[in-house]
Amino acid sequence: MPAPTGTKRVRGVQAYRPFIYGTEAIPFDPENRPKDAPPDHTHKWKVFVRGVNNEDISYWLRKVQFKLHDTYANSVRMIESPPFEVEETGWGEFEIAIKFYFVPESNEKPQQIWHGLKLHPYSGDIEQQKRDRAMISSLCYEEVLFNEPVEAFYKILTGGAQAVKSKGAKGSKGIIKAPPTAEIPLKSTPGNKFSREEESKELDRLTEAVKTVQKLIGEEKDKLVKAEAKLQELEKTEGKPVKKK
Ligand code: SLL
Repeated sequence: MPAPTGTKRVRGVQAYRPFIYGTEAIPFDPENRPKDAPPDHTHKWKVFVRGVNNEDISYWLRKVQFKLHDTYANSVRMIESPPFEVEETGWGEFEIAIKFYFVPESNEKPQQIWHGLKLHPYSGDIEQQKRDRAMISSLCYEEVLFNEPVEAFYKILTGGAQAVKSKGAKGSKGIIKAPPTAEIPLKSTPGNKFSREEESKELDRLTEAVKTVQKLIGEEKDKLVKAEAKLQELEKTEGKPVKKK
């Protein structure tokens, strides 16, 4: 029996789309606290999902649900159009559940990821960042993989069909409308470090790290060989050690 319209899959095809998710937080300036913030709140923060280099992703991502800590009023926030983000204030760190709802043409089930909200410095010069009241960002690069997408969705993903209309995505809030692609930028820019350039630097760093580890292993093996030789020498003169029960 032929598959019903809209559910026929493109066999043998896997399509992926990159995206960025994460949090940014900044401590309140004690002289200039937001007037509406509760007295125990210490930070302003934001959680978001967006395209690499802020490219529009609403042609495949329909809406995003952010599930905050239960201490927040209306802790489940559904964001129906880009930018997919929630801005809040608070005092504590917690895990945020981020649920992706794909465009209806995709026929895909929602998918959930988790991200830890970071309010406090966690790498680099921690004391300096505290003094500067620096913005604390925790960003991740990820790719969503559509295995054997349905035909209509495959057309959307590859630009073979007019990308689905997205309310509010028309260049608003710096979102860049670009042809649908899985490509990330070739070069890094001040606002975006997720690029082929950075990827290749990371590969170089990994190659160097592997070399360092291999060198260390070599050195440890040499030490072991020397220690074993010494042990054999000692056994010749002193006899084998007697094992205590
Ligand atoms: C914990 N990490 O595991 C903590 C919870 C809760 C964060 C952190 C403010 C909510 C409100 C807020 O920052 N909640 O508006 O009261 O127990």
